[in-house]
Amino acid sequence: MKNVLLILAIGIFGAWQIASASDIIGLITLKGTPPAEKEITPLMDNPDCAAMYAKTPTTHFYVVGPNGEFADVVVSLKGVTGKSTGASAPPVVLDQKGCLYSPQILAIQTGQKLIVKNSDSCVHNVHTTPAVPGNPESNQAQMPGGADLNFVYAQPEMFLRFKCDVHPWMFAWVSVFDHPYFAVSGADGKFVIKNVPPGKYTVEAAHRKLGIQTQDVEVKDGDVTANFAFAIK
Ligand SMILES: [Cu+2]
Repeated sequence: MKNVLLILAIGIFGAWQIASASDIIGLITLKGTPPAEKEITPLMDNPDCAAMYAKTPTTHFYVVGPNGEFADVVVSLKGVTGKSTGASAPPVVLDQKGCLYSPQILAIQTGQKLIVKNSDSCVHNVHTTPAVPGNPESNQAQMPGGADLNFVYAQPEMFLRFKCDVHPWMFAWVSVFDHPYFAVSGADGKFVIKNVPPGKYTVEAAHRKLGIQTQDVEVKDGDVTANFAFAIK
């Protein structure tokens, strides 16, 4: 009897785990040929920055793999609010390396610490220009080897801009959510939004140049797939 109860308990717990921890997974693709990336020629006019390159680096507006795998798409659940776990989430790091931000597209939660590093041997000036009231603008120089800068945002905002006033080609775009249900597609075009509770959702895929697509999904008792196809018109 004890064993039966134990098996029953494991069975119920197992089912509960599956039902309460579904992932939304997907592949994002880009159809068509995006505009050619531009060489960042002013970077090579700056001796500090040029010294780090053998060849002129380019913009990364459309990061696409050989089969259309589309990176840097911010995928999130729409209409979920007030569920931030940012205060206890590990910090996210934004680096300044080779006179570029790395990564250039990232996402955090409200209340989650964003650490900005300077890995270069030149000074950068981190200038944030949020558009949503409650997210403060900030403008701080960061010396080579200088202390990390910390940022925390209270309000959700898509593509909050980080720029460098010393190097006007340097941008990063930080999307802020007040819940943990988001991801940025990787070089393989894939994304995973983890541990989504059961329910009906609209999944939003946002690319900074190509706008927004949405898709309705229902999470019940297993992983759900939501693929998105962007196109160059
Ligand atoms: Cu800079």
